[in-house]
Formats: sequence, C-alpha cells, structure tokens
Amino acid sequence: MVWLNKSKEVAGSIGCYSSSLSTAELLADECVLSVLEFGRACRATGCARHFSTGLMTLEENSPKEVWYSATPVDYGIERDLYWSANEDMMFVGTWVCEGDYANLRQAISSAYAELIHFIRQRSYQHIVRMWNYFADINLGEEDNERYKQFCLGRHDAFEQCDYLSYPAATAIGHAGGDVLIYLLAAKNTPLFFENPQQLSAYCYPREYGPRSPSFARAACLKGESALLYLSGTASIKGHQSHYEGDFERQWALTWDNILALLASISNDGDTNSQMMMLKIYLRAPRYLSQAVRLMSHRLQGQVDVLYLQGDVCREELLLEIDGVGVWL
Ligand code: 3EB
Repeated sequence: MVWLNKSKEVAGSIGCYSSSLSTAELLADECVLSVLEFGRACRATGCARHFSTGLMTLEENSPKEVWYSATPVDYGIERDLYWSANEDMMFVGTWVCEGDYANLRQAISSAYAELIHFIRQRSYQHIVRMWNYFADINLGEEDNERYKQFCLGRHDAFEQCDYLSYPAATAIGHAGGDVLIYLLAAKNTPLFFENPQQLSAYCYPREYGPRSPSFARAACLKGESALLYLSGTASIKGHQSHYEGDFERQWALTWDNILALLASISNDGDTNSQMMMLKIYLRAPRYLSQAVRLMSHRLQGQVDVLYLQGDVCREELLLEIDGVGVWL
C-alpha cells in the first residue's frame, strides 16, 4: 500500500510530467491522487483531484503533474480543502483568495493552520512535501517583500500548531490569481535531510527576513519505493546567492547543490541516476534554450523534466530546480 509516483508507468508516456492522457482520462483512474495543470489561472476547479496552478509552461505540449497511488483513493472537498488519500498518504491542496484576509501573512498562516488541523484530524499528521505558488513573490521592499511575509505567515502557523518537523518544500511566484498550497502528508514519520553545502534554510540569518524559511532540503518516506522529495534548490552556497546575472553559473551551482545533497544521503556513487522527475523554474522564458541544453548534457536515463516560468524567492536568482528521485 505504498505510495508511488507512477511516472514511468503512465501508458505510452515518458513520465508523469508529460502524460499523453487528458485530465478527464487521468481522473477516471481511481488510483490517480491528483492532476495539476500548468498554463492556466490559479483558481479553484471545483473538482477534488484537479488543480490549476497559475504557473506558465514553457513547452508546446501541455504537461501535467500527476500523482498516483498504488491503490484506489478516497477523495472529497471539505470547505476549501481539496483532498484525496489512500491508507498511507494524503494529498491536500487549497487555493487562498488573498482579498479575504488583511494581508498575505494572515492568509498564509490561516491556510497553513487549516491544512495542519485537517491532516491531523485524519491521522496523516506528517507533512512530507509542500508546494506554494503565489503572485508577485518579490514585490515589496526589505521586510515587506511578499516572500518574506509568506515566510512569516508560515512560521506563525507552524509555531501556533506546535508543528516542529519542517517538510521539504518549494515556494515560487506565479503569474497571478489565488495562492495555491498543496502537500503530501503521511501517517508514518518521514526522514528529513539538509544539504552539506547550504546552511539550513530555517537557520538563515536575519538579513533574509524576520523569520527564516521553514523547510527541509529533502524528505523521504521509507517504504517499498523510497521516493526522495527534493526541495526547491537554487544558486545558494551557505546562505548567500552566487553568480548574480549569470544563468549558466547559477545553473551549475544549483546542480552541484543537488548532487551534493544526493551524495550526502545516498549509499550509491551514481547520484545522477537517482533523479526521476525534475521541475525547472525559470525567471524568464529567454533562459529556456540554455536550460534545455545544460540539462540534457547532464541527465542520464529517463528523467522527466518540466520547464516552467516562475519567480524565485530571491530577486537575483534566475532559476530553481526541485524534483523527485529514488533513494538508493
Ligand atoms: C533557498 O534555498 C531557495 O520558502 O519554501 C527553496 C525551496 C526556496 C523552498 C520555501 C524557498 C523555499 O532558500 C528558495
């Protein structure tokens, strides 16, 4: 009853980011936990397992992010929470209309508190992985920058809820619309990992905002498949951004960070072979051809790569990469 991402098994397709099936076909499969679509406005769909993200795709086909369960799932909508679950794990997503709150900080803390309450109530109390997409992530000066306000709201909720094990995460700016937060939570306790080349984000110094970002660099839920969920990774060494304005060097440090993380938690020398799915968030579409060239030189085997336009949480960063691998 282990959860798995059946990316390699989607009929006739190289991966779950490039499924040849339509959303309707995917949703007809009772083992599909969720289908996330790109290139559409970020707002509630009214369908429990179907999400529109607000992130623009940079590719011709319309890639989707599909999460599969090994067994048929239950699903439903409760208030504004869209959920699906099997025996072991739960997927929950929610769109937040910022206009309903005094500010972004309160919108985020309220949504996080609701999510944490919900997963605890249903006994999937451990968040493994979280994704956060919202508009204008770099808007605002100094401590008022929206990413920093987001970090404050998230921290408020984790603190209020006494939630201590920060999940692996991604926070990316989308083109507009509601805030989308989605997560994978489990009944069993995940393992969390940090990157030897990077200061833990929850220890970043004060200059990055009033509250440090609450996330781990990677998470793994041990089971048959032992998937490794990699957090968003960028051109940061220690706590400092490097290679401002230089896409190629930023890409190289980002990739190096990913390999260092994998090497530190793996018993297998060939860290490249561990990647299954990668999402590449680019600050501007003009970086696409460079990104495709750099990635294709490095990737071995069948890695499912999805290129999206997204704003990284520090203005100087031009790309971020997250993904799913296997823990060898
Ligand atoms: C970094 O390493 C880059 O706030 O949830 C990456 C992944 C980043 C997750 C988050 C932020 C987040 O600090 C930014």
